[in-house]
Amino acid sequence: MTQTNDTIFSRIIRGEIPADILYEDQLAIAFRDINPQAPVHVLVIPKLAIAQLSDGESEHHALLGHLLLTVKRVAQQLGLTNGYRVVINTGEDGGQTVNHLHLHILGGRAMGWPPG
Ligand code: DGP
Repeated sequence: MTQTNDTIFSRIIRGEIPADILYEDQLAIAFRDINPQAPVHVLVIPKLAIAQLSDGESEHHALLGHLLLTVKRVAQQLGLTNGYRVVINTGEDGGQTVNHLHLHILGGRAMGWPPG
């Protein structure tokens, strides 16, 4: 299990630091990324501090599905009718910088492929 410590995202969940929160329920929270890489850039995170996707276990089955459905809900809420990209950076090679699982929603422009 990768160490999460107490990340900046835990502090956002606890309301200790401000964030532009777009959606919240018992399991998940969605807020705008502080360093947007597209006109729309939102992070969806579980309230449970799973460090990264590779730490997901079968007990997280429903939670992981819930995160994807939360992505869909927030994308709809933001009017991303022409599509969007969902990214989960995982570990060092994946470019993950915050050790709390998060799904990036990127939208508002056409995305290139392959990613860098
Ligand atoms: P990643 O590189 O996949 O670990 O993405 C982490 C993202 O988190 C990065 O796009 C910037 C964002 N981020 C880091 N600190 C904060 C913060 O304090 N507030 C918000 N809203 N976003 C943050």
